[in-house]
Amino acid sequence: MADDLDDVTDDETSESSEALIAVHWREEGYYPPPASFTAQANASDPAIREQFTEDEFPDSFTAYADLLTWFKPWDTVLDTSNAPFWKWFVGGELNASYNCVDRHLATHPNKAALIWVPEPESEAHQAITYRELYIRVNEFAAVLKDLGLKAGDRITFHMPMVPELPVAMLAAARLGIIHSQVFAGFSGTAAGHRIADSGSTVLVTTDSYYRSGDLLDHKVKADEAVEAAAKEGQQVDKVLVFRRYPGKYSAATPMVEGRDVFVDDLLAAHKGEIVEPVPLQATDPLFLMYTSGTTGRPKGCQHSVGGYLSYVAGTSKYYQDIHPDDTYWCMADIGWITGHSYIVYGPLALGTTSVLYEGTPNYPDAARPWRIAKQLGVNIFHTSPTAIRMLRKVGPDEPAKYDYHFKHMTTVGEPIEPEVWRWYYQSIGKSEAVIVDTWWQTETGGFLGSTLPGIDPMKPGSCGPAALGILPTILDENGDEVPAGSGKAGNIVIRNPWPGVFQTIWGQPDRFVSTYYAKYNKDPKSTDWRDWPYFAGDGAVQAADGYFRILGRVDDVINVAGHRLGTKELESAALTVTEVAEAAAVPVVDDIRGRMVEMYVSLKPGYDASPEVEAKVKNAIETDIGKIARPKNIWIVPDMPKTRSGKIMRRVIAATSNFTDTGDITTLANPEVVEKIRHQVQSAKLAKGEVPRELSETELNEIKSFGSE
Ligand code: 6R9
Repeated sequence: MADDLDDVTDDETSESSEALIAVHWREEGYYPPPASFTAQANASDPAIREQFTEDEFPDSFTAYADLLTWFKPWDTVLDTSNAPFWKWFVGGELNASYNCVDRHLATHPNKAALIWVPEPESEAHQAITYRELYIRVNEFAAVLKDLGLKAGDRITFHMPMVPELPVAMLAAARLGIIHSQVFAGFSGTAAGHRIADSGSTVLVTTDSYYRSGDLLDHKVKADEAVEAAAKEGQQVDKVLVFRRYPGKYSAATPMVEGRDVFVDDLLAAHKGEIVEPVPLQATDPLFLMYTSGTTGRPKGCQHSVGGYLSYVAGTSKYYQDIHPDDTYWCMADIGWITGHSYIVYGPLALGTTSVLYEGTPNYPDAARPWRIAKQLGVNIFHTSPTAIRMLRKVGPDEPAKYDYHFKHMTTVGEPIEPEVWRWYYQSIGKSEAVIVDTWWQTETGGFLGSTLPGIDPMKPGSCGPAALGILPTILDENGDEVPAGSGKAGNIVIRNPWPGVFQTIWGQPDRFVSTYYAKYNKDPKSTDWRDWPYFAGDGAVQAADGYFRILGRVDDVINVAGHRLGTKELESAALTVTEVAEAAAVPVVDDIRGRMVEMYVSLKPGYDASPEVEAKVKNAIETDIGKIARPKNIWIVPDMPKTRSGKIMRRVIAATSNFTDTGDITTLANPEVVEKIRHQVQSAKLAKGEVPRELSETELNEIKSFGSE
């Protein structure tokens, strides 16, 4: 059935224009959701959209808030008086920990809340019931309370995918302590910057964890983090160290006397202790999640207790289609927003069973996810295009060998190629599962664009229409609407606030306004939400059917395997190397990770290019940011292509790395350097076997405009 849907049904034409990127792409065919899925779906009647129209806004979103238990109801649904710092459910009081844990004890105390799958297959899975989760969250909350932490304080976690992480998050949330979880794959230094930015005095970490078969020493990063934070004037008083094997220390790095403590030792003193959940204002912060932007300093996106939790509960219900008996597995990492919203807060607020996997998807082989799915009876599966591409490359025939059945699958984090989408649908989904391609961001808390899985047909490569209650549109540089079906791309904006949107950038309110709201605001004094479109920073095109296709970032952020890396952050890391005079980071198209980073550096006078300098640059990036940012190549070039005002023309080197046309170089101060670099880079790439493939239209557009203002 699926195959005959692959036919080209229409060819969107477009005309080129100076202001707009023209997008030529094949219009894909539709895949209807299976009738059996629709019959059981939480949203199966298209009339649900009528409850979320612009006319119903903002009261429509009380349907999401009503999924939660409130200690005190709100007085005002949406307060816009301090635009664009929106306040949702003002006057309402609740607690996220209570909503994700306590309230389920009455109905299903012995149901698994979390099932943890350790990476080594020889180790037993750990099912943690809601009752057990309640006990563990309370005991850890008692530990935090004992340290003097209280509502409004910040705490940093640098934790891998172990159950102690959601326990710690829910314990902090219980007390109103604002948590900031840093992805474990980030370096100690990166964690240190985030500790300093958030003003945390306590770091929670673990001694070790498994990744691709190795038990990594993770405690060493805590030492680096504390040191990096101290350099920025932030002292960390306590480092709480969970042990991968309680009672046994599995890291080579020594504990620091007086500062570092084993959590299992502390917990012993709080056995069975109960800490009542603190009633918090809906508008109080729940957590910070750092993300990259165009300046070097990461942005601590602040999410609220009431608005955020309502939004992730609502979208988990209607878009993840979670029912009480489902076994739900989101293979993302809790260190990213996807894990916060759709491993921990959304699924647990709905009282579901959420699977947590410690390791890499292809360890020890490419069938691991399918064994886990079969063993646990997973029926909702959530992952990223990068993981799908990788599993397709290393084990295309593996899914068919395992008897598991998904009813629902998600892709998130980057655009998915229609061909990869079809493999996901046919091979992983066995042509029996619906797919939602959910477009959203760290800043947005939850989904903004997606099909409603029981109602809307799927279209490979498009996220679909707006999520319920979300009013997106595409604007050109002048703020004029780009009509659907015009075949032209522009900037996707959301015209209205929604409960999941972040409240501010921690400590940088002006940057919050200038980055996300200033672009299309005409009256900075206005308190009417209609005057404050949210600028997402993504290019998009809307087809005649209303479906959005997201093309990628319009700023100079590089999306590696679904994770945003700021060019400025990468470049400042390279500039810490003594020999380096200038650095520029550009994206290179990669068949597995979507994009990878390539670094161009030029050296100070008196220094010569050498493998040692290259290694130093690579190390600097790994140390400052983490292995995820490791460049595919580092090119030491004689000079960078620059404009007459001295600005590095990143699009020219991006074109060089991707073997595409460098475009107009007549405005360069040093056009002769372009050919030199091209020869150097491309002959080295060909010698390494990095043979270029033809880029798609969207890839070409991104490279062509990379780094342009
Ligand atoms: C959730 C998450 C956000 C950026 C976003 C966009 C890209 C996310 C996408 C997608 C195409 C999708 N992105 N989902 N692009 N289709 N379904 O990924 O948050 O890490 O903040 O990244 O990722 O460019 O702006 P975050």
